[in-house]
Amino acid sequence: MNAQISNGDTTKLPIMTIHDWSTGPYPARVRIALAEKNLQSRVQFVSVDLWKGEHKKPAFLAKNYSGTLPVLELDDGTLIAECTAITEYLDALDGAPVLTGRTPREKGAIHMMSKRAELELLDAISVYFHHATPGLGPDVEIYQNAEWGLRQRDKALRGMAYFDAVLKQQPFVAGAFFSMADITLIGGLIFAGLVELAVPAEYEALHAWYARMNERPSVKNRVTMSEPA
Ligand code: GTS
Repeated sequence: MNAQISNGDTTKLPIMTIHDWSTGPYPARVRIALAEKNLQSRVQFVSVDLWKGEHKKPAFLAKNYSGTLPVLELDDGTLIAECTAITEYLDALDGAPVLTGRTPREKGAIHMMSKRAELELLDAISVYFHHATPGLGPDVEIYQNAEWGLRQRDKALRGMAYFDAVLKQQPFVAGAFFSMADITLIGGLIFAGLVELAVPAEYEALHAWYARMNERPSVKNRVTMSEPA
């Protein structure tokens, strides 16, 4: 199937399905991308209950081997997991704004900074949550290593310092405009909020950037996006 459109009109795209959990930090990334691309009307949501471990059951593992959310399901049954891959798919459908870069240089910079936001912050906080806190509870967290989790929490704090330094130099994570890299870092700070890992007050640039991000409708309305209108 070739769903790409070339005139910027995404309103005729077939309906896509997003399997996710409305309050999750990783699902937030795809929800924000959808809203930024004005694709809300082209998706339906299926809720997968993380707290009941539905994402580790065979029915869901058949959709995503990794047992994580979100997953994009296309009308022809194609399944795309991984937030970055889903965002790249949505971006390639056309429609403004471009989230993953227009030029080779932009694409390279955005991918690098998004990956860094994952490695240094979001994924680190996720490991902290699953290993050094009760996480999703004993039925889901079948192996925990608290020492590893605490090291990842410290890594995330170092990541906050790094992104504060980046945002002292430029208005957005990958440079002069909003991109997928900002969305990934937003996911990291959403997760930090959930696990009550406060951003140190001295990281003023990071705080100011996050306050600006929280004013964007895509960020503000991400949880309610899947509620009936
Ligand atoms: N690399 C994956 C991606 O980018 O999509 C990670 C996805 C991920 O960890 N998703 C979380 C998950 O499924 C969803 S949430 O915690 O943000 O709601 N976690 C459950 C688990 O058991 O790891």
